[in-house]
Amino acid sequence: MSYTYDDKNIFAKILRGEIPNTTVLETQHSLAFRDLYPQAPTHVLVIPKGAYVSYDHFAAEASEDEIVDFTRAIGEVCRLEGVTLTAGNGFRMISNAGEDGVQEVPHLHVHILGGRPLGLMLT
Ligand code: DGP
Repeated sequence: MSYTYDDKNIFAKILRGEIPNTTVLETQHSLAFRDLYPQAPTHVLVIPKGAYVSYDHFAAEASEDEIVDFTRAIGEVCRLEGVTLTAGNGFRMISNAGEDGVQEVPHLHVHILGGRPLGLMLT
């Protein structure tokens, strides 16, 4: 079975510049911006620019350039936000997928949360 991507989702609109965002980092293949409803002092969403619905879709179909870019963008956001283990107190990264994962926006995104003790909170 193949993956279905709905290009009317809100992050596709952000990528097309149809709705505004607060950008933290933009790279060749990725965009990082602040979550509209932050659950921690740092709450940044990192997305690939390609049309991938979930991490399993991305891992199966993205090019190595896209995968390296996305992985490094996540690390760079942690550095920019001061939550790395070298400069800060750590962070949590989460990627919800599908119905059981309670994914609200059907474009792959990784939440990066930090800046306070996160306890057992999930997002
Ligand atoms: P998830 O449940 O993992 O699909 O989380 C989607 C996140 O996207 C949620 O934390 C709120 C955030 N969000 C929803 N709409 C917008 C938007 O228009 N702009 C931004 N920056 N974030 C949004």
